[in-house]
Amino acid sequence: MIKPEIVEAKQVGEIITQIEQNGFTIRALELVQLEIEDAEEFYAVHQDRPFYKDLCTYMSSGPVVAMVLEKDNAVAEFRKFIGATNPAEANEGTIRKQFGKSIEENAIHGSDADETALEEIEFFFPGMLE
Ligand code: RTP
Ligand code: MG
Repeated sequence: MIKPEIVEAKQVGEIITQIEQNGFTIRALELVQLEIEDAEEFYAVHQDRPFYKDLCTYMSSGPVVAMVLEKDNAVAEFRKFIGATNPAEANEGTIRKQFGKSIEENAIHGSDADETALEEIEFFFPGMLE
């Protein structure tokens, strides 16, 4: 998921170009405006963390680009490609290093496990996996 500040900055195309150049195949793509309740559901795993409220406000502040991407070992490969949560700690060349502004406004989200990827695909593209 490409996060709101990137849509606002018109950098979606640059990021999608890098996603494709790094061997990921786009299987689904949609521009989505999350309501705060949607963001709360999507990030429910973080509901007890101090940054949860800010995170949900931020993630519903403008449209995001949701994508289903395919590659061998996609979850791990994508997390390597996007870099560490905090852009300041992300490796050179990663998406978060190039485009992230802060630990919160870090440009992009990647599923953290195959199981969560399935849940997140169902969240954005209900019925796609049936
Ligand atoms: P994501 O879920 O978005 O792919 O990011 P992640 O696994 O690398 O990081 P996670 O721990 O799941 O955190 C989710 C998102 O919450 C924001 N965050 N803010 N202020 C803070 O300390 C803080 N920590 C995390 C970031 O937008 C992060 O991507
Ligand atoms: Mg996460």
